[in-house]
Amino acid sequence: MRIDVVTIFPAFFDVLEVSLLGKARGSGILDVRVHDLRDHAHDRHRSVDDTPYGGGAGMVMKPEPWGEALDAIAADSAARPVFIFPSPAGEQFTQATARELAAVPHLVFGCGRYEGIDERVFAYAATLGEVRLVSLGDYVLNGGEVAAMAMIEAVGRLIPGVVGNPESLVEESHEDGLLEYPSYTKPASWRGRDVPDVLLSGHHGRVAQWRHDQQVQRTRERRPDLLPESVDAEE
Ligand code: 6GU
Repeated sequence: MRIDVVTIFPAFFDVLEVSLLGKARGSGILDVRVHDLRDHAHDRHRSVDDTPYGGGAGMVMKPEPWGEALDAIAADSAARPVFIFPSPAGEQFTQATARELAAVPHLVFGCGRYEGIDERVFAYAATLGEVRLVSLGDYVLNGGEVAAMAMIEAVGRLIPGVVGNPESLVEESHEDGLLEYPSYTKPASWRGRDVPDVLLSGHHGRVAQWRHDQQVQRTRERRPDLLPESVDAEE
């Protein structure tokens, strides 16, 4: 998979070098390229923002540098890219979104700062590929960089070969619509706290039932919005 990132803060993406994603880049599974938007700003101050038409607080990112940056990436693409613009005004990013994006051969993340990007950039990008504005959740970050990093990690780990053991992708929070069950390792007793007996019993059926019950219980407590009616009615 190829991922391009356009940002005025390329250094935010230095940490893509480390951990599993770093290995995936090294082995060629993931081809991530980070571009500085200012390379496409040609005035003396390399400015990428200006005051908003209609007035109001803050600055808006100018369309011209974005147009150039997106053109250069699209011209160098084997496929029609999917453009992701992280935005608190976007659709909610979920595990289902991550699954969809993991099947796309070429993703382009456009990271906005200030009060946002001139709206015409989104319409223009739609002539080069599919465009999605995507939000991590109902809170505000200073820009799209940290959100893009989260999305790149969530998508990247779903690409075959990035996570060593594919089974570890199945038994985790949100893959089956429930929160993950609690995990324990040795020692069986630690500072007066014991591992639940059932996990030491060796009965695979009872362990599976206990884990499912724990999933339902903690989902009901912490995220009742995730529970389908059918599971809700269980007991
Ligand atoms: Cl995707 N961007 C920004 N700037 N803030 C956010 C977000 C995205 N998701 C949640 N807050």
